[in-house]
Amino acid sequence: LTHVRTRRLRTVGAIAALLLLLTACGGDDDVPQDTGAEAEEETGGEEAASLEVSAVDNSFDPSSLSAAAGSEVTVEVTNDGSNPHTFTIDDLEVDTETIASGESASATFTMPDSSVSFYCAIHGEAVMSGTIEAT
Ligand SMILES: [Cu+2]
Repeated sequence: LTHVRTRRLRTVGAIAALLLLLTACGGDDDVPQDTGAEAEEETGGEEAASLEVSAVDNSFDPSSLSAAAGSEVTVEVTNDGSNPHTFTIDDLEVDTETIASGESASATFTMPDSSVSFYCAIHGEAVMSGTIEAT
């Protein structure tokens, strides 16, 4: 009888040791899973940008601006001069049409990957123009 009990105990002990070994090997499951949080952070390309430009006689102030590529840009143009002016970007089909002295107008567009040039259609690009640099 003593013999049989000893053998059974050894068998149970061997199975327990095997289970312990299997559990230890399964420890790799504790490695943190990729939650995908990084992918969500990269979708922020739709930010909005507000720019202010003053039109005077006859130039823009400032004439050099910048905005992030892909952002929705709103340019508030105020005519602080005596002459009428416009804020025009041919490539983006942006045109405030004539802004009278003391008046203001806004133009909204999506900033492209490259810089854009704006000008006053009344006084011409050679006289009255500026640039919005893409960042
Ligand atoms: Cu002008």
